[in-house]
Amino acid sequence: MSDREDHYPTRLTTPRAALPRNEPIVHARNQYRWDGPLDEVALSRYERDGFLWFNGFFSRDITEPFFEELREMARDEALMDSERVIKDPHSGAIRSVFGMHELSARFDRLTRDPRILGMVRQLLGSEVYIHQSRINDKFGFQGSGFDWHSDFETWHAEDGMPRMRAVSASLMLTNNNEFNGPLMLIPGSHRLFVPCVGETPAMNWQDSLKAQTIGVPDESALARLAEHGGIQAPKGPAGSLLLFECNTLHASNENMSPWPRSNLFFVYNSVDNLLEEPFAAPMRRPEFLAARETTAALTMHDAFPELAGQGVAPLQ
Ligand code: 6CS
Ligand code: FE
Repeated sequence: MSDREDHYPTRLTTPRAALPRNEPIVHARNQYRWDGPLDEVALSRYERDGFLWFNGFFSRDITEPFFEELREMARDEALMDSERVIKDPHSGAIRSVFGMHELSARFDRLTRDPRILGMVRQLLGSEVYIHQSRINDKFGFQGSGFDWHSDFETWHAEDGMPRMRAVSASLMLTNNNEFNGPLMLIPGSHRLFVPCVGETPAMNWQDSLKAQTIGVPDESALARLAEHGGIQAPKGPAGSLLLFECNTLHASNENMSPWPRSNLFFVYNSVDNLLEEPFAAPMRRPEFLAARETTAALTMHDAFPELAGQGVAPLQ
């Protein structure tokens, strides 16, 4: 596999300057086949910033049944001991649960809700499947943060994702305010690929999901991008939705507030961007982190008819 062309070299032994992204951000401009609910203003904003925030996309009451399922899962000792549950490195509390769409029919249905899937297909310009899903939990007074990173950098290096043609949808299951460790993003950072120094150790994911040290851009590159684009931390009530491009740099601080911060993430990848062998890692990651077997195109499913008329929150 070493003679493959690698457009985004990373996990290097010596520093290398940032590279321009060499592919579109919105993959099917003005192609009727992939038309969707986002208007020109939204598409232009996504191209400019690398993310879209929908304050109060769903009503708060969509989130309660998800919490009931999570409480039930927390009582499942076999699940809690499995490798798809990542514990907080300091408190031992749950930090992430991966593969939520495989564990819960409700989560799975949400990934196919037309109000989300319609936007995702429009942005990626193709049929899509779920590359990865997870819940990230930050309990009050203890939830650890996540270092600055591009998800694509990891998915390219460790999962063999060839091109930047994936988007993450994050549904806020709790209020996200300035105190409980909201996601921070650097607008415009998706336009450059920042190669990272540091080779990928074997079984890296067993440490990186607790605290990422490999695949973290150097501070000078981060500073330049933040000077240029600033930092934004979208905040809003449970039910709000964030769509962010796979290469948009993001991070989050630890939760020093009494209020929990729980976000559901599902990552849509284009069916034209299937995983290959890792570009910069000694081995593949497990299926629950990087889908290789279940890559059939998602079908629309009106997941929550009782929420008809929602999902039209104004852009902020
Ligand atoms: O390694 C991954 O796939 C995960 N790591 C982070 C910090 N964000 C994306 C993803 O969940
Ligand atoms: Fe991430």
